[in-house]
Amino acid sequence: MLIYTSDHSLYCAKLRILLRHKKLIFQEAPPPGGGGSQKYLAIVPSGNIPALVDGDLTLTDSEAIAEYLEEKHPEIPMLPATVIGRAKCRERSRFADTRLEPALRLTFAHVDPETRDSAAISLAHAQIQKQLIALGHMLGRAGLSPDRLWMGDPGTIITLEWIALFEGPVVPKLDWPASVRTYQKQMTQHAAVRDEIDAYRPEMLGYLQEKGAV
Ligand SMILES: N[C@@H](CCC(=O)N[C@@H](CS)C(=O)NCC(=O)O)C(=O)O
Repeated sequence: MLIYTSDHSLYCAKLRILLRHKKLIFQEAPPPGGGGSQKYLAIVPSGNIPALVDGDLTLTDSEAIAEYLEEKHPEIPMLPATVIGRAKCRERSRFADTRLEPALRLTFAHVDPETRDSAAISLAHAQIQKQLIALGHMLGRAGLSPDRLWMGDPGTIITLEWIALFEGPVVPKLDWPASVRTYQKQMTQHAAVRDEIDAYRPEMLGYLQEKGAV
């Protein structure tokens, strides 16, 4: 299996946590010709990163890839055994992809202090705070044991890592719900999460340095 990734992409780190947890062997490469290039678009029409190439299959979207790998390699399952468990797990994935990360993404054009728009940062801060509070409540109600790593966790935990890193250098202080703090600690008990964060953190810090934010 080959995955096309870019250095500091959050969704690539999300995918690598899943691959690590499932103990799947993969190779990683930057998009041929660069992200958005004609060469890459010829392979991956959406230009999306990450993309998976598995034999004749080329697949994009980290969540579609996660679902595919779960079906193809169920030996280490990342979806619960019950219908409700699977639904709550997918709810967590979708929340991370459509609420939490988009709130963080509002900051991306304003990471560099030289070009930062303080009104945009205030808006992003309010959105991130709102989603952290929502997540805090959702974690308590999901009924998903933190002793296992579920498919909804990689995207959630890696987005929380970015938010924690941005708190201070990019966005003002946040009020972290206790359940979110506990969840972060619980997730680092999983080797796949720990190993990916250890490997990925220098990329995250490098991004902040590149933008002059630290
Ligand atoms: N929903 C997508 C989001 C992935 C995404 O936003 N990837 C960014 C890099 S982190 C990307 O592809 N950027 C290049 C582009 O949109 O052309 C997923 O889960 O894979």
